[in-house]
Amino acid sequence: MNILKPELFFNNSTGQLSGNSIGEKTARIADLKGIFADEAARAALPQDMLAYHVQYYFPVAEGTEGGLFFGNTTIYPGKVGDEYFMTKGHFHAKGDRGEYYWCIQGQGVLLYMDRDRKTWAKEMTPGSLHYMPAHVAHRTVNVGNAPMTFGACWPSDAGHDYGTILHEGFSARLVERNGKPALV
Ligand code: S6P
Ligand code: ZN
Repeated sequence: MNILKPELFFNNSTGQLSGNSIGEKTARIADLKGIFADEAARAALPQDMLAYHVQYYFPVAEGTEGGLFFGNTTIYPGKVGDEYFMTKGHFHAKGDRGEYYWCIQGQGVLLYMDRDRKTWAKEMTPGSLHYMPAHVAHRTVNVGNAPMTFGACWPSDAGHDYGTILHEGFSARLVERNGKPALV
């Protein structure tokens, strides 16, 4: 019996995935309309500027019950007005599905918001591990001067509800005040 070679690699220092069947998606400034408070500042930036990049591995079809998805996200450093570059943020479409994040490089903040719009924030720093409970929206923010990368693992039937956040937002934002991140 042969011992098979792994077909998938995760680089522990950079978080990058390699191998067959790795998917990639990007979010450019043009894709983030309605996400930041200062729409004029967003519209004034180069629209093809990369805000974040995601690599993912889906070993089963999206929506399959019982599987797990794996990915990484790199948020580039930058601001729209005084608000740091961040992900769109989402609830899971199946709201009772949780998720893990872990920070690989850079300095970030994880924003959580429950269904009552109570928002709280956790520092993300290399090695920090974060559990997202069910029914809690999550958004990540790069508050440093270098790319911030984190890993993610979530159920294959979780799905994404982006609409709620796009229309209602989080009840707090991360902005730079006197050179430091502040939750307002
Ligand atoms: C998926 C997981 C991440 C995000 C990624 C981008 O459940 O939470 O892979 O998709 O960080 O964020 P967003 O909010 O644009 O999907
Ligand atoms: Zn998620």
